[in-house]
Amino acid sequence: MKDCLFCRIARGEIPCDKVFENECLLAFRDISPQADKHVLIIPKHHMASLNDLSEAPDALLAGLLRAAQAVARAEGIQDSGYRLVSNCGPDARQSVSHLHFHVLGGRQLSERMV
Ligand code: DGP
Repeated sequence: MKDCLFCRIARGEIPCDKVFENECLLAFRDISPQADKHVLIIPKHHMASLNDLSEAPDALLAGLLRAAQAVARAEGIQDSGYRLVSNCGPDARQSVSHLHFHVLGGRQLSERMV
């Protein structure tokens, strides 16, 4: 998608603080961190949200989850704990329409999910 913000980051047209990358995925620090560690993981291929997962290969889905664990380990929060979040749609306040997972940790997170 030509004008999608995260597609542009994935193509290297907009700089990011990269944490991890492979052929299919990119992980980079959130521009507006909500925790001491806040990393976004995106598929490089555009899909708007979790609602598009039925079109995605199983290997990509597994890769996204494995990348979250690898990021947590690399960020040193594997044992202290972390949260994996994907906002989907307006009620969840998804602000960028390119599927992404937030990896959040490095401090005790709120007890409440919402
Ligand atoms: P969400 O609200 O779940 O759609 O999260 C989108 C996140 O993307 C939000 O936490 C801020 C982050 N973000 C928005 N624009 C940029 C950007 O240009 N660079 C980076 N690194 N993060 C961004």
